[in-house]
Amino acid sequence: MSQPVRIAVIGHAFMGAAHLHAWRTAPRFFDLPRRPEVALLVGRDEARTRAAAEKLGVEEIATDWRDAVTREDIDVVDICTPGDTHAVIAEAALAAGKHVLCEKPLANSVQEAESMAAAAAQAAERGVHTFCGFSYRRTPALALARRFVEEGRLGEIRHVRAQYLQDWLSDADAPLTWRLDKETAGSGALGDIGAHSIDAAQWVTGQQIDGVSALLHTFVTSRPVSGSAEGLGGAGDVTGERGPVTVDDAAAFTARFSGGAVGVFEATRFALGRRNANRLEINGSRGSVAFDFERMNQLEYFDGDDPQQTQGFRTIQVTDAVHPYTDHWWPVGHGLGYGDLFVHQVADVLTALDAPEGARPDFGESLDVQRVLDAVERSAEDSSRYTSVTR
Ligand code: SOE
Repeated sequence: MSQPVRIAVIGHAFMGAAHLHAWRTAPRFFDLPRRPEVALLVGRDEARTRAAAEKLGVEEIATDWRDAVTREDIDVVDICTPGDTHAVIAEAALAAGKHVLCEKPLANSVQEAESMAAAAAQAAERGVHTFCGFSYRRTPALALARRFVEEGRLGEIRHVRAQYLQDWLSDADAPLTWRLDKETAGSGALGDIGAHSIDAAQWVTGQQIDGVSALLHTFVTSRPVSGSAEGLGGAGDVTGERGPVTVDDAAAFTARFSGGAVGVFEATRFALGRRNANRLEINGSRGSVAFDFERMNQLEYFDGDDPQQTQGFRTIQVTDAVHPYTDHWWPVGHGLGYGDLFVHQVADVLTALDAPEGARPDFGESLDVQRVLDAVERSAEDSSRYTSVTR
């Protein structure tokens, strides 16, 4: 049997549960060089952490993340906490020689992300690797889209159209959770889901975003305070009190890419009826692709070289053994779901632990997404760039 790798997962809410599911499931489907064992689950509240550990099958718990960092027997620290704690945990873990997988976006500011990337670069010299959880890279259909770009099937990329649409904040009385607090989350829809679009667009096209022109908007500026609400818009023990929402509810921006493409991005948690519509459409000189996570097993592909009378978008069912990741799963055509992205992510991490170059995206690459988020915020703050309509 392969050598074990011992993991401490920090955080057990939505992302923590997704990662725990992934560590457990990956060795059941992938042939991995290392056998993952989640040795420790960390959460601030002891009773809740114990309950989560029981449910998610972890024997030991701790209430202080420093336990994960100081323990000799931990190899990987998996950070599933809000953004305000990423830098301090990751840097302590790297200093202690632990590999780090950190949820996205990497940090709450460029300054923090730079410091994390610098610590990661030093750690990499000692064979210690970092990874950031841009999980949608692990969607077979998006990975296929990237393959098409690399194969030249799309030709010269002209348009990138990225939308990430959710609706879990549409109700103005949904509770004030940490994702609505700038100090804790860094930003709103922009960093929470727009960051995925930025990463996916750059990764699929192989081009960097050079500049942006943006607007950010908050529709609901105060929400009911809750002591217990944790999830996405779900009910909590709300009091009559309301507290301020300090992040954006919606982000929109245009972008120029390094290879000449023009981009239009939109991120919102108010698109009523769109539950997790993470969409990316790319138009090139030879072909186009269109993806929507609500139909995650499919990729729309238009081949401009097809004879004109049969031209049209075709729907590729990205579920066959020839497609990225899918040969590890069910026999032909049975399809995957959201949780499987995290399985792919940890399989990639485990495969890369002993490889000198590590897995992608590492902290250095993820710093780049942070720089784009920062440019979007700076552009949106600069009211001189907002041109009023003259009537
Ligand atoms: C909430 O908007 C959220 O859980 C994001 O934080 C995740 O990164 C995304 O995958 C799904 O939506």
